[in-house]
Amino acid sequence: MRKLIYLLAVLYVFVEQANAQMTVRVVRDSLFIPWELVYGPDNHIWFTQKNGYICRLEPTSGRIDTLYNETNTRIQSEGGMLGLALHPQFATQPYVYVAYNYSDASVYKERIVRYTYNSTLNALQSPLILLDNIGAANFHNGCRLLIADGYLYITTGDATVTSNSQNTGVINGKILRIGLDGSMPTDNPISGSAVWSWGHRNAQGMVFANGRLYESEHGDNSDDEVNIIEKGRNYGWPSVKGYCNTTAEISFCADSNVKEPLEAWTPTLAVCGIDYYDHPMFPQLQKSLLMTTLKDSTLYQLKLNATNDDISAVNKTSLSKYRRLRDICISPDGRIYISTSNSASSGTGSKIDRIIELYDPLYNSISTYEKEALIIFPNPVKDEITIKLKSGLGLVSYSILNIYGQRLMSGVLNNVSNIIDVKALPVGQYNILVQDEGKLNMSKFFLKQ
Ligand SMILES: [Ca+2]
Ligand SMILES: [Ca+2]
Repeated sequence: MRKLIYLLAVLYVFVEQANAQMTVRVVRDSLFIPWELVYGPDNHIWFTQKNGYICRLEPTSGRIDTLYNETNTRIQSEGGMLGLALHPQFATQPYVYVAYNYSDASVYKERIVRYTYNSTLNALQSPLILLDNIGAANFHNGCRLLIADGYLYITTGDATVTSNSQNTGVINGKILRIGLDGSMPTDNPISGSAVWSWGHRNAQGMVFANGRLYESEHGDNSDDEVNIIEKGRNYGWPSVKGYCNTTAEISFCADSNVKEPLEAWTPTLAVCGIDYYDHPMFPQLQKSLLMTTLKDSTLYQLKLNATNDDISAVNKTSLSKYRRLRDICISPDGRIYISTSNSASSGTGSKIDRIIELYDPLYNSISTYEKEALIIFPNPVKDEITIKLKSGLGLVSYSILNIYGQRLMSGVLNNVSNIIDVKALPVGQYNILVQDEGKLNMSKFFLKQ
């Protein structure tokens, strides 16, 4: 597979725009490094800015609500306010998880805090520290957040102390896993420890898809990586860079349960946020990881193989006009949102960052029936949901997506009234898409109880 990957790397196809239909629209400008973007169940983009602001963006109008100003945030080079995640049952448990750096008696640190969203006030309240005293430095602070399988995953950087990463007694240079209430899971690999995997340098992207946790990570002078994260595995840093392919690395990898990356890049790209795409708006991007890059100013498509455990092709979409690309999120209707990272990292200069949207303007324009043609009930639903359609339609299919846009169920609708068993869905908010021959027509949210 390595040879295949190498061959594919040599054969990279550079495409100015992925295809003629991909259009870029600036949703909002004058921002300060939107560090993490999350598409919420309320059809807003929830995001952090590195100077401590937690915000919500309505993507059609570009309207921004400032939900919280975390005045404890201290910017230092790469440090500041970083990752964000929303509770998967946000409708009933409106928790927002955020990572930020702060100064404690002149010692630079990092913490994970949970806020509660008050929809009446449209603001965050009641900060609760879930994990504190994570080592921080001017560089290598992680700190991407992701909720998957009911746990909060946290990337921590080595904070420029390279020996941290192989020391399982410290929480830097790791991927951590804690409960959504801050509790310590009983099935982590090291009893009483939040450490889930180690040997990381500075992971900047995470996404859960296909039952796997994918991660992107900055190398030093070589070997930016994309990995699949597994419980209790060693990812090599600083003893191994990229693949296990030097004599010393081969020996270390054999002795230390090292898992090699799916892909490694030299020269480095400064790989950053990743997300999973499987929407018919851009068929050429389906079943792929999409990855932003800072230095390379390019959106990478990492097409997954049939078993989702390797990369079968890499394609690039240059967004050099927008310069450094920090993070990405995808809406349930297939639109891709990307944030830039061009403001002076000190926070003292002008705010010049943007959130842009990649979409196909023709995709939604073909609509064969009216919005009222879709009725779903009951809502909230516990066991079975009924989908009623206008009569006289052709072959119509449906997909049920979670709030991260991952398709959990799909099928064909044959009748005017269709009953779908949703008992197996976890409690939470979902989006049901009803499509006619691959063209999105309608979507509605529902709550599973
Ligand atoms: Ca590695
Ligand atoms: Ca190597």
